[in-house]
Parts: sequence; C-alpha cells; structure tokens
Amino acid sequence: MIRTKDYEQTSEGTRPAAEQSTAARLCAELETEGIVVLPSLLTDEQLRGMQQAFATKLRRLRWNNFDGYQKTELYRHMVEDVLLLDQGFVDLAIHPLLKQILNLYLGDTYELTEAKGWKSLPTKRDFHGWHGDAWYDQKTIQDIPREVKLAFYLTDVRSGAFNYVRRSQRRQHPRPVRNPEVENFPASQILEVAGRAGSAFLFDTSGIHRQGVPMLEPRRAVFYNYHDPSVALQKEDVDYYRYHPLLLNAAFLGDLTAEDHRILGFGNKKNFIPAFERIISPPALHNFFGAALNVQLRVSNLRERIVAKLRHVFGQS
Ligand SMILES: O=C(O)CCC(=O)C(=O)O
Repeated sequence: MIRTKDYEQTSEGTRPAAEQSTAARLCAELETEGIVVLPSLLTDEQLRGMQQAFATKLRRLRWNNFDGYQKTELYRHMVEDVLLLDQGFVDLAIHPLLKQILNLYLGDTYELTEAKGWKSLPTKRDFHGWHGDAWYDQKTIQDIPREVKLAFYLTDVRSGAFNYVRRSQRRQHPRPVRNPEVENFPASQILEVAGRAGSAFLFDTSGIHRQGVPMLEPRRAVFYNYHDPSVALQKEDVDYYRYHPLLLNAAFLGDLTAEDHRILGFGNKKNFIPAFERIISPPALHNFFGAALNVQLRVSNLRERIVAKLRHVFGQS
C-alpha cells in the first residue's frame, strides 16, 4: 500500500485519506461498542426515490400478479429484496464509506447476503424482543463468525427505535434473550437509535438488540446483512432459503467495481439451491383464494364467449 499525504493507494484505487481515517474511527467504535451511527450517506433525492419505491410495495399485500408486501406476522409488513426497487438501495449497499468500514471489520470475503425492509405497525406489544441474530450452524461452528447489519430509516423514527445493548457483542452465541437478563445491564449501556429518515447505523448482530417498544407511529426501515457466505448456515435458514443469492435489477448495476461484484455475490452459487421449494405448504387460505380466482376467471371467460356468440348471431361486429 502506497501512502501519500492526501491519498492512499489501495487495490481499489485512490481514496481520500480523510475518508480512510473516518472509516477507521467508525470501525473502532463498531469494534468496541458493537454499534455505530454513520454520517449521512445518501442525498435527499436518493432518499426520496427509495421512500417512494418502498411505499409503492406497501400499498397492498402481494398476491398473484399484484406485487406488494408479505405478511407472516401481525405487526410487520415485510418488503423482501429491496435492491430490485430503486437505485438508491443499491448505492446504499455499496457506499464507499460503508465498504471501507466493512473491509476493516469483516475482512475481504464478506458479501451482502440479505437486503430487506419492513413497515412496523403501531403497537405496545413487545413482539420483536431482545435477541442476538442466530444465522450460522452453532452445532458445527465453535467461534462467533462476524456478521454486521446496516440499518437505514426511511421514515423519521421517534418511537419504536432500534435498541442495542452496547458492548454485548461477540460474548455469546446469538439467541433470544429474556427481559430479566437485559435488566442486569445499566440503562446507560442501552442505546436507543431514534433518528430522521435517512439515518443509518451499523451493528454487530451477535450483540443484544430489539425493536423498541412502544411503537407509536408506523416506522419504515431497511436492514442489510453482511457476512462471509462460506460460513455454514443454521438449518432453519437453509430450509427457508433465507440467504438466497441477491435478486438484482439490471438497470441499477452500471459502474460497478470488481469489489462491488464480490459484495453483491456475482457468480457465487454457494448458497443457491437448485429447484428450491419450501418444505411447509401454503395455508388453506392460499388454496381457497386460488380456487376463488379460478371461478372468477371461468365466469369472465364464459361471459366473453356468450357475448361473442350473441354478436355472431345478431351480426354485430
Ligand atoms: O426492527 C428493529 O428495530 C429490530 C431489527 C432486528 O432486531 C434485526 O434486524 O435483527
């Protein structure tokens, strides 16, 4: 590595030294605290594009040829694969400052392994309680492989903000954590990350965290997950195909570097499962709606045929 006064030569070209030292400072905070709030990463225009695209997905529940959100629990509307939605989501994922911090914290074999978001609905229920994110196969892996999430708020967050127990990372294998265990930590150790739309922060997912309660107004946020894709995954996540290769939109993939290709997992089939089918079958309601749709299509088809016949008999064109 060649150092000059203002620039540092890396395999990725030159980067301003000031940017490098900002990354080193932020990475040091992530290392000690387990969480670090980032400076503003995107422009207002990029944020607006992301908010609009995300809002469109939230308009209705996904079904048949209607795109929309997924719902598998009461208080969240899930938007999967957000990199498909708008350029800003991709720009965020491979932001230069972010990559520098992640290179320092995770090394150079990490990838973005999941990019999704959700709308959290107002509730006083603690439905998404304290936990560390379990993801790797704890039966075969003894150490704690590193995983970092990037959180990015799409709305102003005044309540129901993300909570993190500072300095709780990398101490135990990730698992659900009961409230009384967290009560043992001094309140000063718990960070509540309220912030404006556009706020971003990184956290080590082995640290204890949760969605804060109560949630007094709807909150929209995306969470990106970065880890080494060669680490063996826990069975639940393989069965669910949670860390499937990223779904990407060709329109947003201009001007990428070799490093971006790696981070986005170009050509990496490690976690691709051919002809994947989820083991659990869809609920009865799914079959009911499928059957109801079939009836509706048959009725409209019959109506078209009757109209065509009548036109033929009465000579109308
Ligand atoms: O939605 C939140 O604030 C919590 C997110 C979280 O717990 C997670 O991503 O693991």
